[in-house]
Amino acid sequence: EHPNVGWFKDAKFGLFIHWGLYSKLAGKWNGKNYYGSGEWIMNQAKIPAAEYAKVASTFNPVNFNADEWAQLASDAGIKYLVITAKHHEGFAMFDSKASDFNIVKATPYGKDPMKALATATAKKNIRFGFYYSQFVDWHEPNGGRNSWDFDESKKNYASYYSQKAIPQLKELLTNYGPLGIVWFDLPGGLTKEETQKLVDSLHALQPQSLFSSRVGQGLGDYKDFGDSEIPDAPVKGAWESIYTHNDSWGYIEHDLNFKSPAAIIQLLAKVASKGGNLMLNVGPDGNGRIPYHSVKYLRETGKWLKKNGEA
Ligand code: JFZ
Repeated sequence: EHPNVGWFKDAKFGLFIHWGLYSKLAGKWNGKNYYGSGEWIMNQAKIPAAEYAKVASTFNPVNFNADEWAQLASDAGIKYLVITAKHHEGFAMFDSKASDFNIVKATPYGKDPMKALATATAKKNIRFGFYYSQFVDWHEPNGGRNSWDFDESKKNYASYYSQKAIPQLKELLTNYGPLGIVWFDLPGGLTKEETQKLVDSLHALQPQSLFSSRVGQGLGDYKDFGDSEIPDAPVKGAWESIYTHNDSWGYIEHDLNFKSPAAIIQLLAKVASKGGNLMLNVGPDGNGRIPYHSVKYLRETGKWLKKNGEA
């Protein structure tokens, strides 16, 4: 067991945030509405990488306010926050020397919101972490799982890892202070030995940081349960269940199917009674605003938790 897993076992409630160029698209492409996982729209609509990349030139989330997000998390009784540093679309929501396809270089916004969030969460004693899609990268000719632009059989995954994924993970583990969690997703393209080497080289930068089980090959520090699933049998060791507040991880303008505060509290109780954490996701929009109902219901959840001595 990882020596620093104690805080995680006690945390109970985490906030997951999916935020990227897909948030700006909001579930719409070429006049057509998509539903489900908004962060998958590039794949759903088979948008060519070059065309998708142009969305960056319109991405300007001027309403983003790191202190407001951290305050909301704190009001909600949340103990840790994990945000998408890079999702499958391949766009870095942070300042990156390893790829110009990032929020500082490629957008009119021109600032690093992850820096601000790292600072704001630290001030509120909320543990901070990054989601990073280590294999699936639809922007890169050698990244995983874009076969509508690129020929999968010609890909050199090793080159993608050494030129983008590993350097970016090192940037994330170097430039944002202590990370509670690195939340890997959908593994691929590496043997068990290679995965072990990756994990070791990253843990060397921050030994105290916990890596999610989706790093692959059974090498994570705690277990994640498949989207929106709570285990029936008792689980050995630290674990978390992930749920999203409505029906999508990334922002979709026409998805208003938000879980009520009562439903959130029920979920929390169910997961906590089995010894796990609930990490609940919200999807801020392309202007940097967390949806109205997420803000409202999270605040009400926190009020209830505080009144009942649970936070
Ligand atoms: C992944 C992503 O593809 C998705 O966009 C989102 O970020 C989600 C949190 O994670 O999707 C998954 C990954 C793993 C499972 C299901 C969906 N799983 O193991 O059941």
